Amino acid sequence: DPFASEPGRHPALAPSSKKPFNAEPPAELLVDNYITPNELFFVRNHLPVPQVDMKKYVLTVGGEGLKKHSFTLDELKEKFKHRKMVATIQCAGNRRSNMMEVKKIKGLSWGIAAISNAEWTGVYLSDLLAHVGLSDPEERGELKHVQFEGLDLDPEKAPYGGSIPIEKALDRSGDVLLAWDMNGEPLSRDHGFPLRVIAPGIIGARQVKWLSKVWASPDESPSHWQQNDYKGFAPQIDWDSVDFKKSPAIQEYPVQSAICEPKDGAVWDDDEEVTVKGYAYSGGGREIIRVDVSADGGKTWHPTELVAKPDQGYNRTWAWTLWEATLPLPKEAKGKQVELCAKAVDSAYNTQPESFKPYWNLRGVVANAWHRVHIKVEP
Ligand code: MTE
Ligand code: MO
Repeated sequence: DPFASEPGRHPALAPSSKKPFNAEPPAELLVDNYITPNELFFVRNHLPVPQVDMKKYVLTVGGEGLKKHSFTLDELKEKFKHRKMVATIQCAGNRRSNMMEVKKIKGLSWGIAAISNAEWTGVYLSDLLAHVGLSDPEERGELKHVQFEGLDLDPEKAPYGGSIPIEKALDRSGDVLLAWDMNGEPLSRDHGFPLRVIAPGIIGARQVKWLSKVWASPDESPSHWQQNDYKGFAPQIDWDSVDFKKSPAIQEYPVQSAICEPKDGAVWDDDEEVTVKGYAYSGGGREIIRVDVSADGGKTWHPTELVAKPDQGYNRTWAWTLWEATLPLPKEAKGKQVELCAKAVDSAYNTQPESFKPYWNLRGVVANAWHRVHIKVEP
């Protein structure tokens, strides 16, 4: 059994799949903590968790036409300046279950909590690339992507992999880290021990765990997950007509928000007002500037208070925002069902679409329509 040596996990992480292990925490625990506790951070594994022997572990860094270097973890820590950064990771499949309400989708049925926030410690990828002779984006020649490989292998012995555009990798303001610590502790086995990529503002799939290789190339990662997964399509495209070559791999995430409290189906014992809590996040370093909520299915809107938000700078806002609001319930709500909605606005004034229907996609990725929660007001 390739899954015989999986690590132990917190009982609050309810798995949507056990082999490989995939799980999200209860949503109400997410908004209790600006920094997600390590043991509650969502887990998304495509393959068995590798067992890494630190006596043999090295990271290989290079690229086509560049010098090639290998570093032990200690060498990385000695040679390069340490950086700390708070960043949110969101799986591109977060909220797939909401999109499935339009039409069935093949894939893990993620709820709203395939997203978490942590403080990462590591070294800048741009510092490592400078060390192998690549620092000026104008001098990159044919090199267009930085590929990453993990130590986890599929049954054909191909590693998990992903890539990001070289501009993001070389940009000091892009803040891409190779991280060994998560909230001040060494990465756990589930989160990529001993080293992972933190490519903030980009979907989780490119933030390769158990990192073994960094390679600058004219091409994107050849891995299944870069080429034939984590791409969006028009709603009329289905498995009989899809051509994965026709759509680019997702990098930055669009603007997202969700209501974590109350839960869908909750019974509410106050018929005058409701307190709503949730998170909001946008890709590409875009800050959340506003979150609006409604208690009448989107007819009228109320402001929220952004109760915990990062101060990381223009287009470098990598961490999520937590928000809260107390708003009036519609008149004569007693005994009725009420539809709560939330939508966020980011610093580019992008906002979330009203419904999933016009952009349903067969992979169920980037599901970011208004989040709707139904509560029943007690008679
Ligand atoms: N890296 C490796 N090596 N193998 C994987 O299966 N999953 C990716 C990414 N990095 C994955 C990986 C996906 S799709 C996501 S969403 C994030 O890791 C999840 O990170 P987490 O498990 O630390 O939350
Ligand atoms: Mo993911």
